[in-house]
Formats: sequence, C-alpha cells, structure tokens
Amino acid sequence: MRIKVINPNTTWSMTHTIGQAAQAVAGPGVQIEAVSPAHGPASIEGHYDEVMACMGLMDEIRKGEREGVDAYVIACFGDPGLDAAREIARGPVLGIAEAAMRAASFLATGFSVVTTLERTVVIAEHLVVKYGMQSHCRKVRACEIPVLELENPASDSYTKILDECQRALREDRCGAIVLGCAGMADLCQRLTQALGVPVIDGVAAATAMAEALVRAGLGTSKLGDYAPPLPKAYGGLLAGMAPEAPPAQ
Ligand code: 5HY
Repeated sequence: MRIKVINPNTTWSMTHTIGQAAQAVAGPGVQIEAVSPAHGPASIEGHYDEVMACMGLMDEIRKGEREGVDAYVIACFGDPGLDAAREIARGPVLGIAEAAMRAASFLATGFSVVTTLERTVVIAEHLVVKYGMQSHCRKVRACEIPVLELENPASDSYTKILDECQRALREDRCGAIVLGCAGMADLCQRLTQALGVPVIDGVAAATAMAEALVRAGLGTSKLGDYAPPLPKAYGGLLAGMAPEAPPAQ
C-alpha cells in the first residue's frame, strides 16, 4: 500500500517531520511517501497562501494518480484543496484537520484546537462548521507562533504551545487537544506526557485512517461532486493542469 503525505508548503524540513509522524503509525506493508510541491509558499498562514499552495498540491495528486498511489494525506491544518483533491483521486484523501477533529470526537466529549497564528483561527473555525464538529469543538486557540518558527530549535515554541494547551484544559471544559499545525507533529508525544490527556496530531490520525479505509477496500466516491473534473482547456501557466478525460472503462 502506498500513502502519499503531502505538505503543501515548500519547507522540506517540515515535510521530513511530517513524514516521520506518518511513518510512526503506518502498518506493515505501507509505504509512506512524504513530499512538498516544487512551487508554492514556504508556509501557509492565511487564505492567500492556501489558494496559492493548491496548484502544487493538485500537481502532486495528479502525479500520484499516474503512479498508482492508494491514498493521500493533505498535511496542512486548513485542509486546503481537499474537495478538489477528492475529485481527481480514486483512493481516500484525508485532510489533517478533519481527521484530527474526528479522532478527538471519539476520545473526549470536547476538544480544543491549538494552532499557530490568530489570523488562521477563523480558517479552523470554518472547518469545525464544515465537518459538523460544533458540539465537540470547545475553542480554537492560537499561540501567535509563525509556522516556520516551529522549525527553529532555538525558538520557545514548545513552551508557548504547552502554555496554551494548559489554558485550554483549565478554561474550555475540553478533554483532548488537537494540534492545529502539521509542523507540531513532532511535539505530540511530549505534550501528551506533559498534559495527561489525548493530544491528537492530524498527520498521525489521517495516516492511520487512510490506511484503514484502503484496507477496507474503500475509495472516494466518483458519483456527483467528487466525479472527475470535466475535461476542458486551461490557459496560460495552468495549461498543463487541464482535467484529462478519464481512462476508458
Ligand atoms: C500547516 N500552515 O499545518 C498550516 C497550519 C497553520 O504551513 N502548515 C502550514 O499553522 O496555519
């Protein structure tokens, strides 16, 4: 089984962290391929970054389809391009935010999300509504850490994240914490030990869930809005990204 874990930003040190988190939960016979697109933002910290990251993300999914990849993880907490990716993929495509929220809902009656910047809180809040998690998510909190600071060993990111998690457990009536950034994946175990509650890293949750779906013989529906995009011309820089006619059955 091949699972392609895509970090939609172009910071390969974060992609390596993400790949290690996915590999740690992958079962026997599962090949994890962790990649970043060749083009796009170094980090994703808002709506514009998300949109611009999606071109490279779609290209990675298109390449995966040609190579026979069985499932995909979109390793960015905004779940950018998730529905578009599901149109062009045969297998399951999981976003780390959706996977982490659903996993947390199995483990506690309420969870809080701890993410990086205040300006991205609304993105996570929109996903809470999209995924029907309003009765489970107590709050989305930010530590005011730029995403790439997580890659700086000299930063005090861990302490800031731990402090915000402790505030959440004191104030939000939550029983679990969802880490709101793929770049936090390598802090999950340490935070779990320090906090004494389930701390869910979406990379691990999404990888485990994707593997389970493939093992159950399940893939993305191709009826309705997840059917392949309609073939048409694309102009300019995107000419090579035009939807192709589906292979003859
Ligand atoms: C992420 N940004 O997981 C998101 C989440 C965030 O570059 N990887 C990013 O921190 O806003």
